Amino acid sequence: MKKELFKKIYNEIKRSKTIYLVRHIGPDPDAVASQIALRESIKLTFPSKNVYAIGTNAARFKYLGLLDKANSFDFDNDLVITLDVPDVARIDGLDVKKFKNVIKIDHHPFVEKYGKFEYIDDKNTSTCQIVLEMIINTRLRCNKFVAEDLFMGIVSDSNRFLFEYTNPFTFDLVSLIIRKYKLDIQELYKKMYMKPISEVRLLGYIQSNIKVTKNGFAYIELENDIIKSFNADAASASNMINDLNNINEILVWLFITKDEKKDLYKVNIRSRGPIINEIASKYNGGGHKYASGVRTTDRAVLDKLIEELDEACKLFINK
Ligand SMILES: [Mn+2]
Repeated sequence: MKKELFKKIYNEIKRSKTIYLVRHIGPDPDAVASQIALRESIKLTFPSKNVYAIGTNAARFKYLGLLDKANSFDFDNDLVITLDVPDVARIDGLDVKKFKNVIKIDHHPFVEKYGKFEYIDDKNTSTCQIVLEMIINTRLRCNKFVAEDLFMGIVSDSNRFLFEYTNPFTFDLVSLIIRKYKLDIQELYKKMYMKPISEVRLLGYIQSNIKVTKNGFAYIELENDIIKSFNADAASASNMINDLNNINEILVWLFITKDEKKDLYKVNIRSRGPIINEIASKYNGGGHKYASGVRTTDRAVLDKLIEELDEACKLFINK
């Protein structure tokens, strides 16, 4: 069943001259690595095709490779593959509704159907792992660069194999590419995890100042002048969300940062108990069961969200 869908996707790639690969807004390593790795794999397999990985440039993840610019589209014939994004509203940089041939490859819980074929495996660690499974099950080719990007995407989205859905098969796949392409995992970890002391100090600030309710809900609003005083930016601050996992007193935790240019609040939420994506979706957000986000311009919405998440913790403890 899974293999058949991989073959269908492969055949669509094979018959398309021009292919666009897109992912979600607010890029993360899984999203960026999956689009760049698939681009390189398609180019290796079919050198004459035009393949573009597009979306807002993510300077922080340039170690994964560079994105492309594209601006002339043939809506009837070009193929679009969306990676790591369950709904049209969160696709970065392309209006997929205009295209006839759209394929979705994703590991988020289903939100809406927008593709001709949709490969959704919401029990998978990452979109990069799905892309690796597809390469293994089709004639798509791989090389060291592709393997490195897929490895980094899997490591990042599974939070170094800590999160659920990491299983023996994940290790089989990772082990396979480490051996076959002789990946230097120490070098790759350096690319991913080296950081300036300013970021460590900001994390220290967050850890010292986050509020924790009696129900096990923790939250902090990170004002931009505070983030700036640590010489860091809002994106790297919100990425620190995973550093608050595995704390006895915290069940659900939330960071608020603000994009000044867009006048937009970005909320990052994690949980090790209550399911949070259903709550996030009520506030124009979404994501995974235990890792979700919300974006809003309305500050008042955030207070309601905080209240509801605290209540969810209370219910969870008392159930
Ligand atoms: Mn992902």
